[in-house]
Amino acid sequence: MTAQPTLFERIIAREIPSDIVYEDEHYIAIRDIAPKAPIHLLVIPKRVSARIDEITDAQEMGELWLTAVKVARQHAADYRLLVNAGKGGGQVVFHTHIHIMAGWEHGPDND
Ligand code: DGP
Repeated sequence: MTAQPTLFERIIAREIPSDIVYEDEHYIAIRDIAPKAPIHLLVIPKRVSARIDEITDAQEMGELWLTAVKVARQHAADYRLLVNAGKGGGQVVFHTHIHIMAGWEHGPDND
């Protein structure tokens, strides 16, 4: 039995439209459909894992975070990076991703 493609695989394949802000061989970054900050992006590895703790290779983990930092800096000087892992951690889409949130005038808790 072949696993169903994840929502983000379908976005990567352009089967579902999205606002793509960055793409390279291994990663894509899109605007979150339900932004919880003035700037809310998702950095998604093309290599599928359900949740971040399934990534056990240090280089792969490092590249994911380096990409998130790079994309964040392309959009804002200051930002918040966030990962939800598992239902109890607030994860809804089970294809690993890092949230980039930014664009507040006085910070996330003071706007
Ligand atoms: P998480 O709770 O960490 O699994 O975050 C999933 C995020 O994905 C959530 O903030 C909303 C976003 N999202 C869900 N469906 C879509 C979609 O079809 N397109 C885009 N661009 N974002 C989506």
